[in-house]
This record gives sequence, structure tokens and C-alpha cells, in this order.
Amino acid sequence: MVFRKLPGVSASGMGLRLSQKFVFLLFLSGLVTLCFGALFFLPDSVRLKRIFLSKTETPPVTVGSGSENDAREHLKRPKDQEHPRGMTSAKGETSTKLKSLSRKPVVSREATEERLAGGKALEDLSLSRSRAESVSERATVVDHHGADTDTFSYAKFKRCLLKPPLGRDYGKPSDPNTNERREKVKEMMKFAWDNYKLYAWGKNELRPLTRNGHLGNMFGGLKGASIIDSLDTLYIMGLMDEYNDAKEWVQTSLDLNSNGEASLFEVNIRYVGGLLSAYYLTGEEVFKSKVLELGEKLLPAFNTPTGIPRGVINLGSSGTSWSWGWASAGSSILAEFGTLHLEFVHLSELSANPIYTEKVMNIRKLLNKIEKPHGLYPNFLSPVSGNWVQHHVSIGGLGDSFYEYLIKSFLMSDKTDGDAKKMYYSALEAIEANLVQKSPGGLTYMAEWRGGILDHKMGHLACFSGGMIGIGADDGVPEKRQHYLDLAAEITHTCHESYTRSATKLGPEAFRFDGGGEATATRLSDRYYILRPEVIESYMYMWRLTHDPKYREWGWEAVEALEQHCRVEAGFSGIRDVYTTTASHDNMQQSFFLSETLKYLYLLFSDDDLLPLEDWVFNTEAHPLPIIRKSCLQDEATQDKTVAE
Ligand code: DMJ
Repeated sequence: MVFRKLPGVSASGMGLRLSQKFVFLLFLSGLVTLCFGALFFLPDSVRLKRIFLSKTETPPVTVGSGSENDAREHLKRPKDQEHPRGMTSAKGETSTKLKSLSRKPVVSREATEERLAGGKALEDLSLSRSRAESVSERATVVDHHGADTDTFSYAKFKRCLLKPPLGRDYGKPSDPNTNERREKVKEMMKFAWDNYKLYAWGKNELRPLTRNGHLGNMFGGLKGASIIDSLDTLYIMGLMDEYNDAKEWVQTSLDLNSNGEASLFEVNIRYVGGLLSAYYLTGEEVFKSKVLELGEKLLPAFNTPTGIPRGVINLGSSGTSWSWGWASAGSSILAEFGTLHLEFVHLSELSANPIYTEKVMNIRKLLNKIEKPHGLYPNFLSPVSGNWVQHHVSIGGLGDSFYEYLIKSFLMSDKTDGDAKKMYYSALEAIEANLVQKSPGGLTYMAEWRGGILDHKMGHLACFSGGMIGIGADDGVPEKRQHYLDLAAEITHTCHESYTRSATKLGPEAFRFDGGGEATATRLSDRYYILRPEVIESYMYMWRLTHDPKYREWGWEAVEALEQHCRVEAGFSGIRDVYTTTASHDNMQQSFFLSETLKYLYLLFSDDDLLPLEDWVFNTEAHPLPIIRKSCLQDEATQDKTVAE
């Protein structure tokens, strides 16, 4: 119609002249080209590109937007203030109302035993590895996340471990008393899990008093945090029916297409960390494909002028990110952007996409370069200017796991990451010079630093530092090794004191060394305990490093206290006041109780060959990640090549 009306153009054939047809065809082909091109600008274009681009090309990163001034208020509560006010309930023994939750295991017992036998099947496989297998290991298949599946060989990875992950006998201790304690911890895990499954399946946490689930707003609409956080704990404990239920949920119900605002840090340490360790322990592809899909969604958080990510990210296609409303002047938090390294390096390993490592190395570079007051790292940094925003330094909340990830990055790199090592030991030196204090009563503690003024308070969170300083002791300069081990032991002792000085024998959220008392909370608001792991974490490391039986005794005291004060009829709950034995429960079974507190207790009562420290580092949520032995992996690759030729 339009053509007919064009002046000076006569109709022919189907009403169009040849020149008109030509113009029409030209228009059509232009339209097709435009539509094709537009596909590349769709938010999910990475996948489409993979359909059209060669498999060897590195998939581009989905780019999100983010303005510098849009810090959000609606996610403004720090995670530690998240737990709701709950109801008081009498503690109880295992609920008789728990239905039989057994289900046919998806993985057969035999297969499980082979896995639990410390990867024995894979070791045998390595001996009898045939030429055909080697070739098939290299067969290139591009999965839907753009990772060449031949870029990471699980069998090769297993061969590069020094020891079987689950030990000779799953870490079973020979001493019957210790074994009984270990069995008790396993029972606690089963109890916590069964109740979560019964009342909160698919939700993020269990509310054990009201017997329902809690979703919260930390994970941007992602669900099942307790399931992801439990996978590896269930697996190492040999709770295989429960593990299989968890795995099945990941396969059928873990929906990563959420559009909500999430804490980058929390999603990373719990979901990315949990899925990575589940993959490395079991070799199940589902964990790998899920974690790579999730990893891609986190990348837009780094689109800031400095590459320092903001705290909150939209997991949907926009990838927009914000700083926490409570963080000074739109700043990012040291413990958040500084606690990505281990997981992101492993994302690069599994995907053969260097982008993840590049993102965290960029953070490292900036932190290394920037001037540090007295050698210390303040907790708030502007993602726009790359400058510190406030001079508050803490080894507890807001700072903690940044230091942990420095030493663990060094260890996880098979001790090749020299920058991480240097940064860790100079930070530790600055911490010792400025923050480490001795109380009049002889207790060593970590104070907080506010622009040069000391706040003589130590948070429960800071109690992880006993373990951290312990695992780093051996790589310090020779003349300081014993000193570091002693310092680690002293801090762990102080944290134990914070437990023994309470009526419940559980430690408060923060304790002080001024106002007369020592290692006790003086403020009402610091008296709560939310099933945190840090003190027990340090017991576990100190046990492995020294084999001093007191650490197992201290761990057992914690088990008894948890049983007495936190166990309720339908799970475990935090308590509001560790200084009174009249229970006031907060009605929340945190997912880190399953991933960390119970795992560290189980390891404490196990032999050292269960997840040996020669092969594994634990992320800050206690998810074990393997040490990357580049040279071994390369040798293996060369050997495979020779076999194939
Ligand atoms: C955990 O989620 C992690 O250990 C994190 O690093 C700090 N806080 C909790 C447990 O207390």
C-alpha cells in the first residue's frame, strides 16, 4: 500500500515494480540484520552469543548499570542484627513428632562408600586409566554456561590431592570417648537438619520455636541457604540420605533466576562456597553448573569506577548494585569485598574463564597500593574514589574475613601467591603493634581502633583470629613462628574465657576489657549468642596444630552448653542473654550453625585425615576448597597428552 502511493512509481506484477521490489527486499534484509544484532543487547545475551560464537571465545561479561549515589536504605540492617525477636520455649529432646524422613538414596550405598573411602575409586581409576579415558577427558563439550567441560578434569584434580579427602576411615578417631563425642555432634546435625526439612524445607533458615521457615532479604530471593550450607557437612558426616535429599533439591528446585537484591558477600560465602565445596567433594556436575551460573550473575557488582564491588547486587538481568544504606558515604565494606578471593579463583579454575580472578586481583592491587594508616586497613572504602572513608579498624565485624582470605589465598595457591603472603604478614604486624592488648588479668585480646583511639572491645566474630594466626604461624619468618603460635593460643584462650565466664558457658556477641570486667559483655545489647562458630573454629585449628587435649575439652563444653541452652523441641536456636540460664530464644537456626559450628565440632573430634589441611582450606563459611596445585595439574595434562599421542 505504501509503495503504491509513492509518487512516480507505476505498479506491475503483484502491484510492485522491480525497483520497488528491490527497495522492499533491502528494507527486509535491514530489518533482519537489526533483529539479529539486537539479540546481542538483550540482558541474557551471553548465552545467545554462545550459540553463535565459537566455543573457544571467552564469553563476555553481562554488564549491569549502577549509579554512584543510589545507596539503598531498604537493606540497611547489618546481618548480625537480622535475627528477629522470637518466643521463649522450653528446651526439649529430639522431637518425637519428627516423621520418618527417610527416602531412597539417589546415590547407592556402594557408590557412596567408594566416595567416602577417600576417593579410592578415583585413585584406582587413576591407576587403570586407559588411553580412551584420557582422550575422553579432553573431549570438548561446551555446557550452557560457556565453560569448556574439558578445561577442568575432576579426575585430574583428585590425582593432585596429596591425601584422600575423607581419610582412611572417614576420620573416625580410635579413642572410643572421642568417637562418642563425634557421634553426638553428628546426631545434633541430623536433628537440626531433620527439623529444617520438616518445617522449613526450601526456605533459608528454620525458625525452631514457631516451626516455620524464614526467607529474609540477604540472598536476593535465592532460597535454600540451609540446604546449600549443609551439603558438605552432611557428606563428610556420612549422612547420605540427607545429602541426597539436599542434592535432589539443588537439581530440581534451586532457582537462580531471581530478581532480588542480595548481599554479594553472603551469596558468595554461602552459595558459591557451598556449591564449590559440594562439587569438589563429590564430583557431581550439577553443583558445578549451578555455581558457574551463579558466578556469572555476580560479575556486574564489579562495574564501579574502581572495580571495588558494592555490597548489594540485583541478581536479575540489570545487575545494578548499591552500597549498604548504613555504610558511611556509599562505601564498600572491607570484610565484604575482601572476602571473595578464594571462591572467585575457583570459579576461574572451573570455568577456565580468567575474569573472576581478574576481578579479585584488581581489588588486591588497589588495596596493596593505597596508603594505610599505621599499616592498618580501615573498614570502609569508597568504590568511586578508592579512598578510605573512615578510620575504623576491626579484626571482628566489618574487617574480619579480609585478613583470613589473605593468608588462605596464600595457602590455597600452594604457597605461590607471594603478594597475599606479604600483605598478610604486614597486616598482622600492624595489628600486633596497634590492636593486640594484654588485660590486667593477663588475657590477650584484639581491641578495635578508631582513628588512633582504642576501643577495648572484642567481638565474638574476632575470635576466628586464633585459628587464623595459628594456620599462618608456620609460614612466618622463622624467628616469629613460635610467637605466632603462642599468640594464636592466647587469643583462643581469651575467647574460651568469654564462654566460661557466662552462666550458660556460651560466649556473648562482644566482650570488653574496660569498666572493671574482663572478657565479659557489659552492655545488654552485646549479651546474645546466635549459634556462631568462631570460637569453636579456633579450637579446631588449634587442636590440629598442637594436639593439646584442652581444645577437645573446650569443644565438648560448647556441645554441652548448646544442648542445654540452644536445643529446643524443633531445632537449635540462638539465645538473647548468655548470662542467664532462664532461656530466651531468638527463634532462629542460622544456616552457619549447620555449615560451620557443627562442622568444626565434628572435625575437632575427628582424626586429622578428614579434610587434611595439606589439601584443603576452609572458606569463611567453613566450606572446604582444595589447594590449587598448578604444577601438578600441568604435569598431569602433559602426561595425558603423551598417553594420547
Ligand atoms: C558466617 O556467615 C561467616 O563466618 C562470616 O565470615 C562471619 N559471620 C558468620 C558466622 O558468625
